Amino acid sequence: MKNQVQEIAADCDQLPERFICKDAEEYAGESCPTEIPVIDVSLLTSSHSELDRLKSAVTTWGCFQAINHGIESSFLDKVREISRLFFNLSAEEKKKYLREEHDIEGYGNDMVFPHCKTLDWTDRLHLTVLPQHQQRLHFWPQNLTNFKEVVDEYSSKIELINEVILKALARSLNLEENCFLDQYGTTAKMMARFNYYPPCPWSDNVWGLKPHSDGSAMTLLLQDKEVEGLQILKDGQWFRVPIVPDALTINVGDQIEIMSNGIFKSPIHRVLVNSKNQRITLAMFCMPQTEKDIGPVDELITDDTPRLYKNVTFSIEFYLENYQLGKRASEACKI
Ligand SMILES: O=C(O)CCC(=O)C(=O)O
Repeated sequence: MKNQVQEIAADCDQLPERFICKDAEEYAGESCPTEIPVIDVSLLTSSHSELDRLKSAVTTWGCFQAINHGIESSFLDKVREISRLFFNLSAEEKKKYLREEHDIEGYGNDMVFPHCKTLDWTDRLHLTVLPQHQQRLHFWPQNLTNFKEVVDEYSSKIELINEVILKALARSLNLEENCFLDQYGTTAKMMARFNYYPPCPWSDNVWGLKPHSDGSAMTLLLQDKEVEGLQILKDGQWFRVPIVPDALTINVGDQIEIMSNGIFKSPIHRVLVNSKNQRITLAMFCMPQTEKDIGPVDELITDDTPRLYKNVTFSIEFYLENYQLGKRASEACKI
């Protein structure tokens, strides 16, 4: 049996049962016109109004499109190019990097969970990129020129943007600017997920990615340059996330929702696929050191705003355990 979606898409005249999304009625609804806020990262240290706009974006949407973030357009193109080259490798070559059944790192498609057997119409390459000593290099493509150099450089640039945003979020709440970063510990972790969504003739019947929130602190997404697909849930409605040239789409994950005692929202999002065009994206998940306890920042707990979340060691296993039960990890931490 073919397992990779890319292989199935190339040679299949009927949608395999395991991809059929049963909640098609919810799926079919039109998405709304979009108002996802655009934030100029270069203004966050100098402009109060931009800081206020950031706060408003993250308290209402949980996400925003970041422009002027300091990464050159030509470098973003290089990142897109190595992603494309990876998924263009032969099936045989890519299989050298296959993830194992209970591992999340490596190349492959969805993990299959007992409560939820519908597979997403996507293949991924999932890698720990930081700290560098935790990189599992046997999952990193060996025969792609510059793959590691580009990913390492991109990860360092993303780490800097993540710090700027986390400091700005803290200042926007009149908190000491390192209060979120202090919870990162000494060896903050970053995972990269290269997502490949092949064109799908049955695009109305599959998920590119099922609705979920991220277990990260922050996620920084490099969208495909031409093909849309991401949608965000807000006030019970799905909004499409348009492509803004050279922007990074940034969303808060469950861990910042917890650290901010629920002020910042980790949004539910999903991906729809396209019947004609492939789509390639790269999500960078920034999070604290794996074994570090996180919890609401003390200053945010007051008589009027009591503590909403317990302290928790937010491991990937903890996220997946809850995901398997169909629960958001941040919900599982609620008091
Ligand atoms: O591909 C996208 O647009 C979103 C990816 C995403 O949500 C994820 O990798 O968790």
